[in-house]
Amino acid sequence: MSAPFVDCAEMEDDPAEEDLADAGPAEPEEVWRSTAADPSPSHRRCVIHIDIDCFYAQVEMLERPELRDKPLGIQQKNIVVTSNYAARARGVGKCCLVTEALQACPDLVLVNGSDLTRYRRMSARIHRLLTRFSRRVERLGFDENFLDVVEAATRAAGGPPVAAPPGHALGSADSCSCGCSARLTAAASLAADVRRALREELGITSCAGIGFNKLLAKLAGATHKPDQQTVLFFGGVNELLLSAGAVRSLPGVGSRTAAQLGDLGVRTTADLRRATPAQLRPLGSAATVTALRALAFGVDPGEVKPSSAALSIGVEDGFRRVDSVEECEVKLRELARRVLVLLGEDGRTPTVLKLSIRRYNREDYGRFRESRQTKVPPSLFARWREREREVGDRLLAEAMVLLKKMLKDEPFHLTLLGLAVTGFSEHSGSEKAGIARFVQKAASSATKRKSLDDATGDDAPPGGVDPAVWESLPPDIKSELIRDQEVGPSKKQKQRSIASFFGGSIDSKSGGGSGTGPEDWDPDVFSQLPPDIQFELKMARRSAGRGAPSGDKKVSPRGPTAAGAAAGAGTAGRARNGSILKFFKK
Ligand code: TTP
Ligand code: MG
Repeated sequence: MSAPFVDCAEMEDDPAEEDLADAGPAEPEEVWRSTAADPSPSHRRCVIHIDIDCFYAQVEMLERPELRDKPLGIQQKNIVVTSNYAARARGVGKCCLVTEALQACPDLVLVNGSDLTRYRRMSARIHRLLTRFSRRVERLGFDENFLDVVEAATRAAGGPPVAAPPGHALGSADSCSCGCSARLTAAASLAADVRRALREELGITSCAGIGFNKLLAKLAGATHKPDQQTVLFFGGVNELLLSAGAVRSLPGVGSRTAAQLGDLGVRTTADLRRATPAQLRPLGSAATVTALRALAFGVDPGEVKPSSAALSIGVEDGFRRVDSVEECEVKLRELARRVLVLLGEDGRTPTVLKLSIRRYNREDYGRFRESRQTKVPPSLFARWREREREVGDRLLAEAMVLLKKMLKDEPFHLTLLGLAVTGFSEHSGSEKAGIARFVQKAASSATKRKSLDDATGDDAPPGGVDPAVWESLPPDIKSELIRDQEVGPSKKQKQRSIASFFGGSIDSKSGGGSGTGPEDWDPDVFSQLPPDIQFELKMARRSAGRGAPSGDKKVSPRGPTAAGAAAGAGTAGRARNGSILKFFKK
């Protein structure tokens, strides 16, 4: 797992990385249809997961080859965030204190990794290279990517049989007769080509996992490291999941969820399989519980969603203690400056600013972050280089407003502050905005307007609107458009992001509409679930059909989705859902 932040415990829990990406092309169903009769539709996908070995360390070693044979650690603050494999052999793992690392390996070479620019560049180059092998490549953090290769694998599987897949194999290729084994074998050959290209063209070594869904591909890839690849056939799925051990090793189960599960006595994947929905109920809605249990059975209906670029750009600063607003302001000013530098390199225009804090908490070792976000008008960033200071000041002002809301005038002890921008608009800057775009933007943003302009009291346009166009509008249209923006959020959007776990939709009571009828069940997903989960879903849908009481959910049989979280569990429930669902959203 990776992300451009130092924080080791929270790497998977960055809600700034809301899935703002577009849905990508349709499933290549025609390819599936062309395969022989397929008794296991859930095996239709073919996914390669690529994880770069000791990513930051490799970037450093590429620039300074003399470091290759030395134990190397990449330091951010007082933490070694990663180390090369020579250092790992000496007991220096990922995410350990510098003091501990030096104790284990006194001759460890430490390189400062706080400037992420070169890592980000390499990450972009890797992603570009991978898109040559599939038009569907989804980036997960800095150094992981999923490739949907079903088309190429299906074509290759129809050719001359391949004796054995390159690399390691888990389970027997004879374990399923639906055709998945031939596709996975072909995908394993493709994965070998991908890794060869990474090595020859970029000098980078990597691991690959090949499976019939993202979850399994990722788990498979982690079984043999570094610089190796592993294909997971159907017959190896159960063994792999059960040997995964701690629930935390399931992609999507973050530290918070693992801790909650631990409190319920659920520590391993096997425990999670055995746990009843009632037992897991304290974790949140039925949808969340179902999603979680599905992971333990290796079910992941999530598609590979092509991503173009990082969904958020952020920086963080961790420290022992900050307990005054003035200190926060100093830190946030610096973070705002750094965010602007990164934005300059990136070139896109954000529409959302997000502030994260971590409070000191002896019991949870300060692992959990809270965050709050607000809309910012893209016009703010137009020609910002010419007025860098002003833009920095306004970002800071907005961050301070968020901070004060989070601190609620109570005493505090923070150990981390983070600032990120996200929600990048496709067309940057205000220059290109015309009236049509303006209207479209205003109507579609559907998010309560809390812009920088609110913070400063300016009479500025809603986000994304060309100030010149705004000026020219009659007052009644202006107020109508502002009203449009205040329509209220995005309850649906939130639901959708949670719903994305099962690639389906769910209606809350207020949402109404589609998604509750039997025709919406996704048979691929449903047939993979254990009978009790299937039963629970059916019951949930039935009760939703009768008009579920508040706190209950309507469940689209496509999968348990957001209603439980959005309508039932409330904000806390949504927050909890974040990490489970994160894996599938990134
Ligand atoms: P990982 O893929 O987890 O680690 P890695 O690539 O260094 O090592 P591996 O061979 O096991 O895949 O993370 C990718 C990069 O993200 C890593 O090089 C450094 C950075 N990172 C952090 O900044 N903080 C963290 O807590 C972790 C785990 C990684
Ligand atoms: Mg890696």
